[in-house]
Amino acid sequence: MKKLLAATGNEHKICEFRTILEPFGVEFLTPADVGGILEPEESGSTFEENAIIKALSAATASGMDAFADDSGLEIDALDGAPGIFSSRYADSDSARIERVLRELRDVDNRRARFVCVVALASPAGSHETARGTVEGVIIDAPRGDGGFGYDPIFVPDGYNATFAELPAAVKDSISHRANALKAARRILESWS
Ligand code: ITT
Repeated sequence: MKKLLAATGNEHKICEFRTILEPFGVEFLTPADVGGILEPEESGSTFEENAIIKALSAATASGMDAFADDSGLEIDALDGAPGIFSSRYADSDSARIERVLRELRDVDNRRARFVCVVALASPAGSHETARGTVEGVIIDAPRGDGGFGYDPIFVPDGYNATFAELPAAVKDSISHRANALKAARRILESWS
């Protein structure tokens, strides 16, 4: 079986890929396994464009088929922000959360969704993408220590706990990343 390269510098994503992909029988290498990858500038204007930029850059540099995830939080009352700028919204997870909560102070509409687009790319330049989302609401103050990023302020629909309070196994069964990888399953299996 051919292994794919997971093109991400985010350790939390690697952990989640491992759990979600286990039942698919898709194995992958991490950047550490191949001596590191350069992280390209995410100059696209959509999750799809940025996921393709990351997957293509890693595939071209490594000579291996690679996949990447571009993801983020879309908040309706902020016209979809932070969106593709989620990792660039402030300098740390806690500062990003503070900024979102400040911008939502006194705002009643708390509806939001996490979005994840997975791109697969070959060194020759072909590529495919798949998208997954999870709907929920932004609460008033962070809760929980699990997960990463905006997880402490996001409560998925159908639950009373944040992604940072829910067991990792629950997040990894309903998340945007799980849904994107499920949508990409046929592509992942045919490329691996
Ligand atoms: P790579 O580009 O190297 O994969 P990154 O963290 O910079 O790592 P993105 O550009 O896709 O990845 O930015 C995604 C950001 O969106 C991430 O840093 C978080 O702030 C947020 N995010 C994405 N998925 C999340 C999740 O499951 N839980 C919480 N926050 C998430």
